[in-house]
Amino acid sequence: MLFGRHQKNPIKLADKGVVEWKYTTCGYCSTGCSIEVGLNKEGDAVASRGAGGADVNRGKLCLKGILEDQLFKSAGRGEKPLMRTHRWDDFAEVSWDDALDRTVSEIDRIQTAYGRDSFAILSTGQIMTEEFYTLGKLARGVIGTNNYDGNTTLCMASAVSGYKRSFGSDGPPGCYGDFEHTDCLLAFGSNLPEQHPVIYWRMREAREKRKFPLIVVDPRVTMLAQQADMHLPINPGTDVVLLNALAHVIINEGLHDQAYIDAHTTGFEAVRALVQDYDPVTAAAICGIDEDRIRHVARLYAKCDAAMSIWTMGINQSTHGSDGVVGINNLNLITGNIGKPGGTSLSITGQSNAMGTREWSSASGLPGYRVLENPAHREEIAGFWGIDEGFLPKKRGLFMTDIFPAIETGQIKGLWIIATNPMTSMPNTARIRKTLEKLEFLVVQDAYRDVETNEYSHVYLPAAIWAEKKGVFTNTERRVNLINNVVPPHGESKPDFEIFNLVADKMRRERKPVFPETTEGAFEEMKQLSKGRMLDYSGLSYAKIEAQKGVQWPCPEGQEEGDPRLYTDGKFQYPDGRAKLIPLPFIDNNERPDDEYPFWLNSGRVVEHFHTRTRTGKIGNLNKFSPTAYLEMNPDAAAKLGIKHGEYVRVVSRRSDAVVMAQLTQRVAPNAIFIPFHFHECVNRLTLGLLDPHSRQPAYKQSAVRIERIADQHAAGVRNAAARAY
Ligand SMILES: Nc1nc2c(c(=O)[nH]1)N[C@H]1C(S)=C(S)[C@@H](COP(=O)(O)OP(=O)(O)OC[C@H]3O[C@@H](n4cnc5c(=O)[nH]c(N)nc54)[C@H](O)[C@@H]3O)O[C@H]1N2
Ligand SMILES: Nc1nc2c(c(=O)[nH]1)N[C@H]1C(S)=C(S)[C@@H](COP(=O)(O)OP(=O)(O)OC[C@H]3O[C@@H](n4cnc5c(=O)[nH]c(N)nc54)[C@H](O)[C@@H]3O)O[C@H]1N2
Ligand code: SF4
Ligand SMILES: [Mo]
Repeated sequence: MLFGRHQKNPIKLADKGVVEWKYTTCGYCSTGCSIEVGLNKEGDAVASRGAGGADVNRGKLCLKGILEDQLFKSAGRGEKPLMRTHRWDDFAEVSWDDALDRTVSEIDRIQTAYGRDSFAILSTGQIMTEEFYTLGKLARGVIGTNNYDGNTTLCMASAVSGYKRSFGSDGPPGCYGDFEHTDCLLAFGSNLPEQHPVIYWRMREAREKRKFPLIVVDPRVTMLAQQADMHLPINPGTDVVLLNALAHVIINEGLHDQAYIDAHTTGFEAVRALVQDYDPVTAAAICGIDEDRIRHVARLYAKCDAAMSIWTMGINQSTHGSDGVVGINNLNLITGNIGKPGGTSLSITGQSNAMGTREWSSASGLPGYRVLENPAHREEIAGFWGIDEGFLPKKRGLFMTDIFPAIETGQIKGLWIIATNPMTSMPNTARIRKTLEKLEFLVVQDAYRDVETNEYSHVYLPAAIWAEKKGVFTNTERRVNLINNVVPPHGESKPDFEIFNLVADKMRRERKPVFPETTEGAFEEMKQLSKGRMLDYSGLSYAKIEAQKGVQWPCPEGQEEGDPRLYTDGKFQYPDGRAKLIPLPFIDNNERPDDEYPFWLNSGRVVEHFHTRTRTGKIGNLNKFSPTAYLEMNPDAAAKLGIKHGEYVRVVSRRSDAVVMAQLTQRVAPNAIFIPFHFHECVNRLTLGLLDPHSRQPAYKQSAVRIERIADQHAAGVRNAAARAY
């Protein structure tokens, strides 16, 4: 007898008239799925499907990828450059020449009047690697400002900082294939099913075959937590305490890998001494995880053959973000779980090309994981670009989160924002508005003209998006994959690559680097600069990347396939070849709930939306799942305040307030609420965003708020709809 689908009619896919499928890579999250975009006979993009035979996604896509062809013609795309003479004038359409001439003359004017570093540049994790490399060359080698950073400071900075502190270099050491070998998976503050659905699917498939335990550390009962063997609902911001307690149990019970520690690390005795203060009983009182649970997880992790840890924003976005990453690395080093199949410490990255900017953008240093602080690196890059070494700064400048305060203090007067929307995504947006208003000149370069930050700009440069351009992205597992320009740029928008080249051309400088005309030309420069380094690209070519549907670095010249893992020989990037074990004293410095503001405010994402919704807010079949801002609230807490499911409430912090619809759910604890950050004029009006001392990343996930009932629900609904026009 046949059951289910066999008895019904098979699913029929609508015939969209596709005559050709073109290969590209998804432009949303860092999973890095290979996509084919279907074109009809007019050459319009009408369908998307997962590319079969691609190791990452093996034909699968999540709902954002499936609908990605609808992006090209979505509402609000920029078609022509726009300009205002005074900030509050209306925008007028201008030619590219006029928009770029004004931009270049303002950069000149500001740098001449106030010094080179008074003009700052903020970039992103969402343009192509060749574009990052070119922007870096422009920022460092032509404009010559040291205040150049990107939204990766809101996202991956703690992971970068933690990897550098532990291993001597950035670079996630593991890969998705590790799920197929691990005996234990520990996930910290990472909600894979919603934020990296296809990594989740890889993990789940591996787990169905081998049944390894999954332990999820997250204050919220996320979709991933619901699948876990053990959910550890940690007190917000206290992961370092849990990590120290796990190390305490492992070391004091003699479960550590002494041979690995002796051969490949330094600093063990200092860690052993520090973790004595974090016995499970003391730790339980701080982090909220039962002492026996802590002992059990420690034994499980240390005793199995291969154990791995993954983490995302629950760790990075904290005042202890960098320490959290180091703590995870410590745990893996003392148990000998780095660089072996199924044994790794893998930061799940965020944006589609968060890795590309880390590797090549020069935002925090120089191309190819080089640093400004190293004279040999400065000399090498200056020589390669044909500029004076003295033109390069000797240490990195301000982080994104320090650039806004520097605008407030008058140190920075002009700003170029590329593919990021701080008016919605930075903490405490009321303050961001004031700082943007203070700028003498703001240029916004974005694929959408209706992005909120553009309301404060003098010049708007319309950028081509995703598969209107050609270049590469690097995903979470260091896989470089190709984006093909399957359709031409929308309207008169231009690829970011071309915009950078045009600006470079217009800037007057005595010595200027050469800017290749094609992204492939830039890629060839990157290959040369990477030869013999950890991130060796020299064996890659566009044709090879497309043929293999993505290749991992390192892939040196002459090597057919990329290496799946780093540090397999236990040699790290510190001069002595050893990893550092670093003691992590915990200092409790968060804003925490009190009588006046009794709830923890947690924020994050949902599967159907991407970031500030410039894209997913315009795609009906995504937006319909959550068209309006909402918060998750525990039903018991709501009952005490007389709040019903679906009612609007006012959320108040020490910064400001926001009106949001309440959804009652047991996913959050009675003393906490969760608000997706995708909506303008919402959660980031409330967040405090204290900064991590190492990475300068904001603690988006720990603020204190109170909730107020709203008597006039109709007025709140009208206001809410008006605040979010699309
Ligand atoms: N659908 C979708 N996917 C995305 C994105 C998107 O916008 N939409 N954005 C991409 C980007 S750039 C990023 S950075 C990633 C983010 O991916 P994730 O980090 O997985 O997503 P978040 O929802 O920001 O946060 C993850 C979890 O951290 C938990 N958390 C909060 N505080 C703590 C804490 O103190 N300790 C611990 N252990 N956990 C805590 C939250 O409860 C939340 O469930 O997603 C990427 N993928
Ligand atoms: N409360 C709270 N706030 C958060 C977070 C949180 O968890 N909670 N997460 C933080 C994190 S991890 C991140 S990564 C940030 C993200 O914050 P943002 O960087 O502000 O996020 P996006 O909305 O993705 O902004 C990217 C912009 O680039 C544009 N764009 C897309 N492709 C291209 C292109 O090819 N060229 C150009 N020029 N423009 C393009 C898009 O239209 C969009 O306006 O938000 C941070 N803010
Ligand atoms: S999982 Fe990420 S990369 Fe894959 S289709 Fe979805 S958004 Fe795109
Ligand atoms: Mo991110």
